[in-house]
Amino acid sequence: MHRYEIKDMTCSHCASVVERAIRGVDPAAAIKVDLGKKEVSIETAANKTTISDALRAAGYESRPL
Ligand SMILES: [Cu+2]
Repeated sequence: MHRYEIKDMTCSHCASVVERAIRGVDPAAAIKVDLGKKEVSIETAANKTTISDALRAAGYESRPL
């Protein structure tokens, strides 16, 4: 499982953009967003670079936890 902090993820719209970006690289990913903590947990076969690149392309910087 990967966990990331995404500081700019502040509302449910951000969360949906983040989820869409992750599903763009792994449609089978299991994604849990915690808006309060600004964290996302992902069960995915994709590697961390792929995920963080997809998040950056969607406008969100992520920090692995
Ligand atoms: Cu937002």
